[in-house]
Amino acid sequence: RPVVTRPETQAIDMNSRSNTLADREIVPSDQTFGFLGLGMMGSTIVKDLIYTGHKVVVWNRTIDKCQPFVEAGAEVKDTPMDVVEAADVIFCCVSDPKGAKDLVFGNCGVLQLKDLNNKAYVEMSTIDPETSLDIGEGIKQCNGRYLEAQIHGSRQDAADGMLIILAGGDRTVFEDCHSCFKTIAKNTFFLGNVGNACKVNLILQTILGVSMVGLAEALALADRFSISLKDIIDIFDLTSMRSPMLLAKGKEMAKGDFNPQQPLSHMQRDLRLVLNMAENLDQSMPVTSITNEVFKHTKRLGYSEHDSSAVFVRSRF
Ligand code: NA7
Repeated sequence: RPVVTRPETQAIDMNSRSNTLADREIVPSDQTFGFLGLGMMGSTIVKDLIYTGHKVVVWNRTIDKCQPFVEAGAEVKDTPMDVVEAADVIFCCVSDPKGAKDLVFGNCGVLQLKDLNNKAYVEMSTIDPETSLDIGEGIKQCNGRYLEAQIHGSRQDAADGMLIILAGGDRTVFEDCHSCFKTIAKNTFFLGNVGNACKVNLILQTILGVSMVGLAEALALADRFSISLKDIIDIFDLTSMRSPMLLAKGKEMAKGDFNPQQPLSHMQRDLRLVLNMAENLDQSMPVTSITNEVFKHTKRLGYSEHDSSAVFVRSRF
């Protein structure tokens, strides 16, 4: 098995600004915003919230990641519970449904505060509708308000303030987050009840995952014929099939540059969540099942932390 080098994790650059953000007129809410999870997405979002004048309190499991934010003016707390105590609206942005639930129901978690009156909790981690309903129920039982705000887009989209927010749950929370959403997103949708936004997000991820595996297989076949991948991509660009995402992914595949915009492990997690949803409905999704297997295998080859486009490596075998 070839040795796979892990992609380099780049330190957050607190001074970089997207032009998009400078063009938006953002009047920051005077509420205090808590933020749990300073991964690639979380840290990019928090950086922009601070830049646009929001008052932010942060926590991350690996405490070192908080340091640049302290220097930029954010307050750091020791536990998720402490963040909830200090903030009016609390965002959570961690890897998966298990992490999202741990932060709410776990030791020193959000619900340890017991009374969440006047607090709002916003789940940004990609989760399935059932997890979201459980979290929402827990928050409501403690008198808090809950919104799922699924973020659709890559790490670069987050850096450019070009995410799409898909929200469901308490509309008053959606409104309270207006200036934050305007900072990080180009479009924001309120989709009704808790669970709806998670469903829409996972449906979009299904389209993305299946398309990417199709692209990888087609390019791998071209490669076997020794046809230039650049030629294929240039011609593809002229067809009615062209899409900015597939073009970008095709170029990454051709270059073998799998710097993570959307990590492969996240793509596979999303497909697993999609298939669980489909299983509960007896909905047949054979192509998605195979797509999931392809991503799972690529993970086993050592490409978990690379971009999803690394699925091309497996297709070339
Ligand atoms: P990253 O860069 O992989 O970061 C993941 C973050 O989640 C990071 O802050 C982790 O803390 C945190 N994490 C993961 N599991 C846990 C648990 N169990 N408890 C507490 N914290 C946890 O992901 P992204 O920032 O790109 O994406 C985050 C979400 O946004 C994801 O759901 C995407 O689909 C959308 P660590 O720093 O490792 O201590």
